[in-house]
Amino acid sequence: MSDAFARAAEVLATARRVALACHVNPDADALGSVLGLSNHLRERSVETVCSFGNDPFDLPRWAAALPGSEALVPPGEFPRDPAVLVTCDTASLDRLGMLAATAVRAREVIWIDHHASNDGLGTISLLDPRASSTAELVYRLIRTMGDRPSADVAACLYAGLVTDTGRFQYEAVRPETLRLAAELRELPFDHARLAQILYEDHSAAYLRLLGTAVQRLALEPDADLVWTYLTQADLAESGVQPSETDDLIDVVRTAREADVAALVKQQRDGRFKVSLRSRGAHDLATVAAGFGGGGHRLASGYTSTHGLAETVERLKAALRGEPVEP
Ligand SMILES: [Mn+2]
Repeated sequence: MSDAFARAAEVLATARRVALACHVNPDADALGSVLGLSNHLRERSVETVCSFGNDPFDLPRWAAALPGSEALVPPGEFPRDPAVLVTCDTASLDRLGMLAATAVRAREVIWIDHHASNDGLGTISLLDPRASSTAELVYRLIRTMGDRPSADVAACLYAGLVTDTGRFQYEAVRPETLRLAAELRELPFDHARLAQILYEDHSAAYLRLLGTAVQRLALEPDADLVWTYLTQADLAESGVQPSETDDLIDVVRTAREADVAALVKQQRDGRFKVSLRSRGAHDLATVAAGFGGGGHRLASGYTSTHGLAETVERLKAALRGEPVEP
């Protein structure tokens, strides 16, 4: 593993231009890792370009608060066959969306990830399922390069760290995680403002939509499940961007009556995206993998091609331990 970090550091130290990508519908760990490393490389006079495979290319509102976000370009403007490509927080090739073909063509691919379901992609694989976040691995890589993060790099990595640990509450938080947070906080960036943009920047329209979702909450005691859903019509009526509803699962999961919480959200193409969270009793990485998705033991997701009712029935069956076809 330290060998892979050394090789990655060497590739980045000699590269003139580096392309960086993360998974579609990026969260703050994905974008924070990409922009953190991009900022660091730019400080070393390496040219960088960053993207993710969404079309339309809508940036989450909080992205503007991450230093270096001007390095982001729509996937259509991303290099088609870069000499060096870095991917961050991406568990599988298809999670790159439109940029998956670029990853196949790139000469050197440094794959940085902490998802347990990742089985080691890229020509250099920096994979550690014990890491709290991909941002933590990017930090390790920067240290391997012999450097320390600047304030701009620290702000990006801190955004990844604070969100992927649920503000330092999930089980992946180790003493090293908190030491890393402390180390990043040594740098002069406005962490309180950053946390506010990440957590307390909802529109009133979103809060009303949250009310709709909470109103629909359904308990399924036989499957140890609490779930709710949002359709494209809900989003259209409320005028809320899909990316703004990413944290809605964090409200559903607080229901004490079930171990597993699910948010079933209809995508633009009509399919249903299922986000899963467990309080600890279920291995959701396995459940999601059974439906062609992936993630972590206590947080995972997948996309279902079935209708809403069928999607939920299949999920319930899987949680009861019954065999299900994807
Ligand atoms: Mn992550």
